[in-house]
Amino acid sequence: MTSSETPLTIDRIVVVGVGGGGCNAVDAMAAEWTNAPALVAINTDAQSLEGLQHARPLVIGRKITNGLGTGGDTDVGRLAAEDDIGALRELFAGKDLAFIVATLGGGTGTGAAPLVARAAQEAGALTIVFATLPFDFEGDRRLSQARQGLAKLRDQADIVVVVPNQDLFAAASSHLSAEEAFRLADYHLGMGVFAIWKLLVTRGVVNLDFATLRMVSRCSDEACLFSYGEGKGSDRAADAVQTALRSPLVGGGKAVAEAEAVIISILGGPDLALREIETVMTAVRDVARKDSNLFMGAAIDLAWAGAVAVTLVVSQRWNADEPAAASAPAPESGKADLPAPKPSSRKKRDSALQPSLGLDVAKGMFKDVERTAIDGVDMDIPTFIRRRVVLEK
Ligand SMILES: Nc1nc2c(ncn2[C@@H]2O[C@H](COP(=O)(O)OP(=O)(O)OP(=O)(O)O)[C@@H](O)[C@H]2O)c(=O)[nH]1
Ligand SMILES: [Mg+2]
Repeated sequence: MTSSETPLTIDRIVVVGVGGGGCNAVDAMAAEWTNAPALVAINTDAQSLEGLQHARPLVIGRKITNGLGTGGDTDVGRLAAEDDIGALRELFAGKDLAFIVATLGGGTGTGAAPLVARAAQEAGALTIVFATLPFDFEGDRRLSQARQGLAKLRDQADIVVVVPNQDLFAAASSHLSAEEAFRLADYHLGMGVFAIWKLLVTRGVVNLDFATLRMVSRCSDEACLFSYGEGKGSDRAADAVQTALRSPLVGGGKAVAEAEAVIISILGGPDLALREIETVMTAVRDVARKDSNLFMGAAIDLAWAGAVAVTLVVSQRWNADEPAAASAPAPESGKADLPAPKPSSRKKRDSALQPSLGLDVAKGMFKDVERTAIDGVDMDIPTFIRRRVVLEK
């Protein structure tokens, strides 16, 4: 059932990995998540699928590769997907949202992922691709193959989020082994996907609804970047947002500063305080352009008690004339009637922040959030209300 409170149910979401790396990443997600959406691992290499613990395996192109990999040949990857297009279409039937995780550079992920994305789109699912680019140490050939695949993916998906492994590596310890670096990439991919589906299926303290996500997908026409940060302890919100903002994945903050739209996902436990949401938003606003469209969602997950995670999805271009109709409730069908994208006008406009559906406007506070009192002062009451500041219209 879809309603404005729970706009999307878990059974209408599917997360698929394509190729060896994509499958490993999705399998790692399955190990971490409870009440997760369907997780499927698609590969030409049957043997590598046997090694997975959690994700449902789907071998493609068995007639072409005999259950072996493609040997790095993207044409074979593409043909494998074409040959099993029926099984791919079946996978996405009845789904409203599809995440596709493709680690680009090899033959299967790079060659097959665009067809997998097209099958998802044709089934009517909003299709979000997380695509990694190879590490520098993997060589130029793999990188150029990956870039060609990325260009094709952009034509077949609603949102493409690019994760250059090398940038991810720059944020981590230089002592990481290659194996550890891939597990780190898996973790980031998992958090990127998690940050979005969790917000959509959980009744958030601030909802990011499906209609908004569709609109973002229609209005942002280039590949997006994403970054992630988490924090614990008294400065957890500030630490999480600063890690995300300074991440090499967003050029150390440059991409956020230049972005025309940013989705901000905040995950916390039941102890997430309103002032922490404010901390995150203020930090993003301080970096972002004044006319940037900011879409925020905050969700509570028991597993995040004591910690805060911030994920940013950053879009450089925004092509709608009207500011976001972000308060539109998600329609039953999941297909929103939203403004059509227009050629880039790059018009200046005020920051369009998604209205907070979980906000009790009369009291100026969020529902279901534990109060934060310092010296007897309720810090969850916005400063301008506590100090009785009159806002000018
Ligand atoms: N996140 C992650 N990335 C990986 C992993 N293994 C490889 N990669 C990355 O994914 C890229 C493509 O490798 P694979 O996914 O193994 O290739 P494939 O799509 O299976 O293609 P073929 O084996 O050539 O058919 C590599 O260049 C690496 O950058 C992994 O376990 N996790
Ligand atoms: Mg492989």
